[in-house]
Amino acid sequence: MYNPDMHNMTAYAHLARTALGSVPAARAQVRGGPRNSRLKGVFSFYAAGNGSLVTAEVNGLPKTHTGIYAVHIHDGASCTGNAEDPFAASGQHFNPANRPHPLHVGDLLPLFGNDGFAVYSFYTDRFLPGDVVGHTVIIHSDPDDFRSQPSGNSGGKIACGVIEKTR
Ligand SMILES: [Cu+2]
Repeated sequence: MYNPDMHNMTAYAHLARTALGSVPAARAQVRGGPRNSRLKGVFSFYAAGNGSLVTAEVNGLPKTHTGIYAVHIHDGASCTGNAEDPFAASGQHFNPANRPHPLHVGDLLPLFGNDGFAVYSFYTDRFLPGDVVGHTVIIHSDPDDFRSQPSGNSGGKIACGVIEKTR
């Protein structure tokens, strides 16, 4: 674990730079549903320390009231669905330890859109890249309130991608 003292902050910064210089262990190409056909992006999962460095770059996010979009790893293995829910097969939040939201392993940081574009990077020790391979990344239409059960009142699913091992 990484304590927030200066020595470990330096070690963490080094770890993050090292991870970004490597090939990601897993990746998800996300695509928008029928109502968001221009929405696409990529999430990369780098092995780093006791966890993962997650980076994402997304284009074509729809205009919404906040321009903030919840992101979760869902436990389903496919992005198929139906007219009512285009990504129904993505299932529920990935939550192997049966914790409340927002303590699910699959609870990620939200994206902040900029005229439809978002990019970010963060570190989490909730999972190793291999733990989430075969599950799905879901982008939602609304912000995550990090409180409501079971999924933060995050609105509909607007994009989905299956997390795949890269090598
Ligand atoms: Cu979700």
